[in-house]
Amino acid sequence: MGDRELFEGGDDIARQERAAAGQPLEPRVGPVPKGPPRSKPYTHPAAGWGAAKAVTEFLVDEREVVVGSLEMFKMNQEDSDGFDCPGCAWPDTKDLALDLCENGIKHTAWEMTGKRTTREFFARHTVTELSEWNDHDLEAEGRLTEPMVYDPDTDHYVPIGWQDAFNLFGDAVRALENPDQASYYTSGRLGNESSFLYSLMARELGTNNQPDCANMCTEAGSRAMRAALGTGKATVDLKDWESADAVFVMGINAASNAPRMLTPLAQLYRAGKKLVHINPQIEAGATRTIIPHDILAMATFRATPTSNLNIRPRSAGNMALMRGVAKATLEWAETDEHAVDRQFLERFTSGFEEYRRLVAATSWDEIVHQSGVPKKDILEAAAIYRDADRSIITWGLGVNQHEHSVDTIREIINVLLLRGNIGREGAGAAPNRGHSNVQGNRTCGVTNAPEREFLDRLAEVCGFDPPREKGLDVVGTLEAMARGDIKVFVGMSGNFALASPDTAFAYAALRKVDLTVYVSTKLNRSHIVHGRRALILPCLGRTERDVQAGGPQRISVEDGDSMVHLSQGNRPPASPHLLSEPAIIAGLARAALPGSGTPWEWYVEDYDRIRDTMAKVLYGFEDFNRRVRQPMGFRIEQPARERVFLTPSGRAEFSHAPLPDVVPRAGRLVLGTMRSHDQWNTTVYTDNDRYRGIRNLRTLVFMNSDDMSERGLEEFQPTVITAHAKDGTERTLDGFLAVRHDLPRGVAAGYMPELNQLISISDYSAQSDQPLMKQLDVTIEASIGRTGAPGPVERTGAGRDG
Ligand SMILES: Nc1nc2c(c(=O)[nH]1)N[C@H]1C(S)=C(S)[C@@H](COP(=O)(O)OP(=O)(O)OC[C@H]3O[C@@H](n4cnc5c(=O)[nH]c(N)nc54)[C@H](O)[C@@H]3O)O[C@H]1N2
Ligand SMILES: Nc1nc2c(c(=O)[nH]1)N[C@H]1C(S)=C(S)[C@@H](COP(=O)(O)OP(=O)(O)OC[C@H]3O[C@@H](n4cnc5c(=O)[nH]c(N)nc54)[C@H](O)[C@@H]3O)O[C@H]1N2
Ligand SMILES: [Mo]
Repeated sequence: MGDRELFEGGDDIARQERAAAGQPLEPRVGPVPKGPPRSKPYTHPAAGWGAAKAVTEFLVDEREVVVGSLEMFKMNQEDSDGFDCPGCAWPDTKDLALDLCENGIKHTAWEMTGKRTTREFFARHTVTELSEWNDHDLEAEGRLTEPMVYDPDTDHYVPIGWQDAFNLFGDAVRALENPDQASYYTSGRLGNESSFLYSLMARELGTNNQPDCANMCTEAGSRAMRAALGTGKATVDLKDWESADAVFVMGINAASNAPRMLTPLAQLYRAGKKLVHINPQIEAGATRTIIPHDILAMATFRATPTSNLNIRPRSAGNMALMRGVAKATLEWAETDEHAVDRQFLERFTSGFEEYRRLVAATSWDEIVHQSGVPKKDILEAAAIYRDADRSIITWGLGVNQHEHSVDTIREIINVLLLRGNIGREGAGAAPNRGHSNVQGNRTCGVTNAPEREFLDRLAEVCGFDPPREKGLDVVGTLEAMARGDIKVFVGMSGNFALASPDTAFAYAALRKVDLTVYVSTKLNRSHIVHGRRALILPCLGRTERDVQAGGPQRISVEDGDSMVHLSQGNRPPASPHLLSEPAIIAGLARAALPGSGTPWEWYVEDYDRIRDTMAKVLYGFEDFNRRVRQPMGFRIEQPARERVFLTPSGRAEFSHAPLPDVVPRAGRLVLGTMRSHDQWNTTVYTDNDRYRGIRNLRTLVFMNSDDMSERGLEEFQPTVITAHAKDGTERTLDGFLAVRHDLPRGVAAGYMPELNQLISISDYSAQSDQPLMKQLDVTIEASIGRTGAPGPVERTGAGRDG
């Protein structure tokens, strides 16, 4: 594939196609493209100077941010007056002078912007007008500065005092017929203290309706690991990463979404260890990298490979592939006593014999057919696994967001158990996390399905009777809203409207709510697609100073390795009217629960007081205030790491699930939605995706070249994508441009959140309740008779859509 033909306005073609097809013209998510779309394979190493250049361009573009601003370099540092990078959840290390990444810097700069969304801005624009703006442009207005309330008479957001805002919420909640008519969403940006207070408030109000972003992200892994090992979290820490002999990276675009993973990968490669990537695409992180803080490598452009083997399954072929690795391992074990760890199997596991029989009964033909991987490749991966003393398997959304993800992750654990790769140095299961504190949110109480022991301790320590019934998750909340059963919705960080599946359904559902309340740093779609009444409550960001009656405050977060550490902002707040998240939660709680015995205001004066209570309620948080002040904080012990398995049998449990049929029907493709390099979930910085060679285009669908030819599709030709939902309904999207990509046949891919329109609310996993964001059953055809074949198209408007 060489350089491809260029022509004007890819996004505009998609938009005109949709308009011509009579489809509602949702605004763009990304900015208006700066030039014609381009697709050219990326041939450079990941990270390194390419990343450095991108950072410089980004910072210069964002003008007001001083390049090299000191704050940037205080991120993720050991001295406790640095702040935790609000980006991903990769663990911090004390050895690196500059343990940052391109995307962490972009993410932080986005928060540190000098632009402000003021009351004058809201006075200038009606909400109807704003609803036509790009998502990018909404956020690009800068930081929110004061609380605002929606005025239906004028269709404007107008200023409201904090206490009046709290009272509006309090009155609405107290007027509910029952507490389950409210739902309290969280995205993984909240600190631990806020997560604790927020979930406490919801439970004191009487509901476990606590959907969170994990319901769309890592839920499957938590469920699988808890069932198999008695813990929902990684059994490895950073030291284990350094001493592994083999690492298997499944379904993660590491160069874009977990860039700091590239460093241990490159170091392992240099030490002669083995790296296997399992992904339908060969992503940039599965080729080679220049380690950004390795000055010599940077100066000499010395790239280090980050992969020994790339295995390319079909979409959702992960489980069959793992079954193949198990089958090879067990076949070798018949003659090689070291192929499996018999002692470990006998002492620590349950259900091995049954698993062995199941694997023997699964034929190689079925494994090859369902995984889409030739037997020779499976054996090559299995041999690396067999020959490594210590193996880590890490996985991301390419494993989590399918129908059978729980079974798949249990199969991953089965494979690890075979060779005793749990609870041992350099070995283990490493679910890759999304948001910086998505793990901590759950640890500290945010969940719609709390465990009994936790509720018992909460009841005892906090002196109230928490609800015991399971509450609503993301899909459940949307369905309840659509039925009119949710009257009050609170979005504590995040962008619920745009991140959710089934965009049209979600928007209609949200518009039925009586009161929507969002605690946010920037304006986003969720504020525009609002309830009958709506509040925007602006909060401090993680980079900002938080001073309360008891002095400057710090919050804590938990990374993907269960390390809990402090984070302290050091910048002046974006506006004098901002409150901290704990202060906002306390205000909301007091207004809704005037008689509450919880000392909300007293907690906010000094977050140590919140931590003292958390220490009494939460497992592993004993002596919280002292231990969190240790250099690097402390690690919440994972019993499975010590081979203590808190399962009913007291052992690690093998699972025995049959292989699902994941082969698409004739003429169908499996479409997966994913992130570009230049976005953070619903925040899209540019229309580029550097490592996939794309410029100026997001409304695209990546396809295998033969799949395109078979459908008569040319490069950049507009398509019609039809998604066939489980409930028999269909959703159609016109005008997304076909782009040739190195993908296996039958696999199609494109970007979230644009493609969320295609995900039916009924398309969620029966195992994890997660929307099937990587497994849409679609037909893709050439779009005909509208704007026609590719050619120059006149661009409409400048600057804004609409
Ligand atoms: N810069 C940046 N960093 C981020 C984020 C961001 O938006 N931007 N988001 C954060 C969040 S919340 C999360 S959850 C993580 C997400 O990080 P990732 O898990 O990397 O998420 P995706 O971008 O969805 O990409 C998923 C990968 O899965 C692969 N894949 C798709 N289907 C399959 C399959 O069936 N099998 C296998 N083996 N692979 C498959 C795709 O090819 C792609 O490489 O990143 C976090 N970090
Ligand atoms: N089709 C499809 N859909 C997906 C996915 C997919 O792979 N495919 N991925 C899913 C996944 S993994 C996730 S995690 C979700 C993400 O869903 P969310 O977490 O809900 O979405 P984000 O885009 O991360 O949220 C961005 C908003 O957070 C607010 N914000 C930023 N910083 C702060 C802060 O410090 N405090 C507060 N209070 N607010 C802040 C800003 O207002 C910003 O607009 O999306 C899910 N949706
Ligand atoms: Mo996520």
